[in-house]
Amino acid sequence: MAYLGRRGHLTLVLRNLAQLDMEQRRTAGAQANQAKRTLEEALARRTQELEDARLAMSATQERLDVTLPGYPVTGGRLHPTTRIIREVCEAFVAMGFSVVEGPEVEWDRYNFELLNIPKGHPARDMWNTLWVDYQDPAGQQSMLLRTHTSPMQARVMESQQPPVRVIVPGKVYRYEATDATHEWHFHQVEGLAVDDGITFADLKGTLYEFARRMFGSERKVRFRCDYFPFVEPGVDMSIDCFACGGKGSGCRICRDSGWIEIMGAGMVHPKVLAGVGYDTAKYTGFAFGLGPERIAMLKYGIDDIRHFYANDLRFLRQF
Ligand code: FA5
Repeated sequence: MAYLGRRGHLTLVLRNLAQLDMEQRRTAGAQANQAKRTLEEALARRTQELEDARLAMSATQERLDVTLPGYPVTGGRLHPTTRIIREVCEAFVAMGFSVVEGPEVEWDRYNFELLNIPKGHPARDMWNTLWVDYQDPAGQQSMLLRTHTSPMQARVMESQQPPVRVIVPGKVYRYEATDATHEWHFHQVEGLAVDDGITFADLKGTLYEFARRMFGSERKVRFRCDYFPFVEPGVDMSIDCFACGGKGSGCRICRDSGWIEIMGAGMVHPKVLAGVGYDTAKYTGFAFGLGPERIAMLKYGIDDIRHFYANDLRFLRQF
């Protein structure tokens, strides 16, 4: 450092050579360069000696115990939501559905209008919406974070003719206060089947089969009337509680009712079919939408939906 460093004696001599006259510069330059070479060679030699000494010492004195166990490799695992989504999709794929995905930032037209929820319709209040500050250039259409996976019903039907049998997993967003059963972002799995001659019996049969595959062969299902503007008739589907066997009393999972609601469903509204140009005299269909986090809560006995995205490894490592 003292001689060869950036401010070392020798470096300063070399830097100041320009101030000497020609004759002095030649002699001093040659001497300084010679001194620099000598010092650099000595330094390299000494460094090598020290390195050799270190290697010699480690070869004779340090021991490597090859019998010590290695560090365990920690295997990753799937998030409980991902596991449920995969199970749901597998159940429907086995029944002939294909899996498709769609955009999470969506036009008003797909999230609402083509689902028979025009601007100003009171049913818009069913979905507390996160609007995006962007409009199409004509100022006609607004964008939003999709509030459900149902917009994919219209997108899929616009792109193909029947028969349609699709299942749509994906993330959705709502302007909602969180509590033990509500997140502001969560997942849904949408289903849609449209063909010549599909009836409510097909809806019931398909969803019944799904419930048995997902929750066990002894499950019973219950359909009750519900309202969604894009289906008619609309239903909610419940299964008998697998924790108490449907008895109800004193059960935490079904809160004493004996039934657990797992999804909304119904026959696709003719206005939705007409909106994408399908022949409503010929085609009918059914649709449904379920929340995998809620199903995971039931299956794994999770008491608060907010655990899912808190990124606490103590929670996630249990699955
Ligand atoms: C819908 O979103 C409809 N699109 C479902 C549908 C599709 C009906 C096709 C008919 C035909 P809903 O808002 O009820 O409906 O939500 C569907 C499911 O998402 C609920 O059953 C529930 O499992 C889940 N879900 C709804 N809100 C939340 C929330 N804040 N946090 C977690 N899961 C939720």
